[in-house]
Amino acid sequence: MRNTVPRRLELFRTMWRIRAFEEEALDAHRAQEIAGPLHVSIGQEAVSAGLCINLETADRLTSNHRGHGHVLAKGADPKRMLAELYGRADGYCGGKGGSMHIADFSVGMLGANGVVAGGIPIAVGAAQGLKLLGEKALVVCIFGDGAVNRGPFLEGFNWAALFRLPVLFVCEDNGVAAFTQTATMTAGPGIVARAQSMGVEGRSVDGNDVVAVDEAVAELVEAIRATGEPRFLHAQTYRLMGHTSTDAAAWRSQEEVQSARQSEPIGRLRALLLEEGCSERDLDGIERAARQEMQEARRFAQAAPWPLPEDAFSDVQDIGAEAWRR
Ligand SMILES: Cc1ncc(C[n+]2csc(CCOP(=O)(O)OP(=O)(O)O)c2C)c(N)n1
Repeated sequence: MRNTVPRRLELFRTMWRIRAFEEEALDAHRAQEIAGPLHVSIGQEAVSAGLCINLETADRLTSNHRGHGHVLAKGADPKRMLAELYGRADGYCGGKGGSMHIADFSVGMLGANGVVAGGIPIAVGAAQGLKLLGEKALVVCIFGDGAVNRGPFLEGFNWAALFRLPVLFVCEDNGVAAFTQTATMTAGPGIVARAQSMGVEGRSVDGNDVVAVDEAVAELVEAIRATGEPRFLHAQTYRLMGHTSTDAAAWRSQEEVQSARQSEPIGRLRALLLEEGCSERDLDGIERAARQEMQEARRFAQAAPWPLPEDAFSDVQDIGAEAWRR
């Protein structure tokens, strides 16, 4: 049942788990326990939560470089996710993939992806596979606004529309591609119109309103399950942090960020739940439980073993590996 307090509490819990995971990861990065930059999605949690609450485990998901929230909401284990960020053997890729390459096939998560728009052809291929195998599941493909100006967007949408594949394309539009305003480099009447020009029906939603995302996704998923055809969701949101964990985002004004904080999704849902009669105490308890869960996950990652040197070339694409071994 949609539009019920228990469902909204579930959305609230998911958003807090994502926020707490990323804040814990950022803290670990600052403490130099994690090497390499992290792309966090703080402020964008409503898209992951509103989306994944409508999916079955068998439904597949592809993600982009800013994928912690997508992966976690699809059901992955935060312990193994953080272990992956720490480069440890217990991580999802044995510590070799890092933050941008987490996959967990057991929950339908086919992979985050460091290549902008790289998840689109993977999702479309997976959907074609499901159709050929006669499986009922659908594929959700999440990408940023920067991806809509890359070739795989055109190729993927065209292919999915032409072969009538069960894909929900989701553009998580935070307005910037890394540091560039996407509007300044995107031609035409907009992203939804671009999808429609290839025969993929779509709509926009306020991506910081988790209830609206939940409703929009439910409708689109229902349409895909009924027709087997692709659909598109354009979710407008805001990234409260810089492009990576090492970017202080000095390129945008503090006023802009401060005003965006007023409409960040967790605070908005909290206000709604209080209006609906939930107590401060219960809502604080959800936040506290999420933080504790992620602190435990961090302890797990800190204690996890390093990968063995002799495993360096297993489970990796090994073109040229022979040369390195010598
Ligand atoms: C093919 C490719 N080109 C360039 C990059 C470098 N790069 C990493 S993230 C990014 C911006 C992507 O923008 P968007 O998809 O809107 O996501 P955002 O980081 O803004 O959330 C770029 C250009 C890349 N990873 N892959």
